[in-house]
Amino acid sequence: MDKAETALLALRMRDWVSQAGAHIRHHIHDPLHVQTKSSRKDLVTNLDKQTERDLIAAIRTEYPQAQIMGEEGSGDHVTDLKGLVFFVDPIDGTMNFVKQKYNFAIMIGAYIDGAPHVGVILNVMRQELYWGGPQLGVFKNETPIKAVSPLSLEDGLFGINSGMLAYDRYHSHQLFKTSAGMRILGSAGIEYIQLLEGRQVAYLSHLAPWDVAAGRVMAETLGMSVSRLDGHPLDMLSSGDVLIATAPTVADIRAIALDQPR
Ligand code: 2AM
Ligand code: CA
Repeated sequence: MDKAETALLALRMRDWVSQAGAHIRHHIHDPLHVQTKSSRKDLVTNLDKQTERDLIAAIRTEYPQAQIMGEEGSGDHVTDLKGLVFFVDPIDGTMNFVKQKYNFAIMIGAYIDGAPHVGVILNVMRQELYWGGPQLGVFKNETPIKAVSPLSLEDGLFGINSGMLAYDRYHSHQLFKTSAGMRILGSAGIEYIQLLEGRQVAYLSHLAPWDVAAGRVMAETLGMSVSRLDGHPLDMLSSGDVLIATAPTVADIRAIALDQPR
């Protein structure tokens, strides 16, 4: 895809998530139908499902050949990464959406033959739209974001999945003590935004492809590392433990998390 086509794709993706965000804000105080999925902490609402259907319909109108992986199941059963593939998370941080009406995101990642191409993350309640990719750079609304200044783990805040911290997975208590502090935000998209803005140096969580896809495009464009904790590249067809971190902190984190010599 050339630069003009990529810019048009990014414009469309921004438009789709902006419209979806406006719809959610308009209905934010409506009664919600909340269901559990894999556990009592894994929720889906009628607005997650409706938003996904709306986003996927918009994508199909403009890109009928593309494959679409959506969290709530209205996309395709994607088994390979050939061509243009969209990853759609209609509401990222559904627990926050239900309990706080705040701190949740809409995310779409577009990949071509498995390579990150364009990502968009909308902080719905703050109306802050992060978007970009390797051909475009990264923007907050219309303002370019520069690569973040590298802090060490000791000087930076660390975002983590609450379950990992509760059960001390990957020596996360030691990671907590070594870092400047830990933050648990409950939404991969909102965590990604902290990294893009240079407010946190790392995020460690168990994530699905739609949780990772959009932010990965932008984080890598700004020079951050996005990989499995052990350093293996991500497989965008399966869930797993993911470390997103500024380059100087990756080795520090792996040394503690995996008991590796430095
Ligand atoms: P979600 O709200 O879209 O499900 C913190 O809970 C983060 O992890 C959120 O971004 C959440 O996304 C995601 N998440 C929650 N449960 C998950 C699961 N079982 N597998 C992968 N990601 C999950
Ligand atoms: Ca979701």
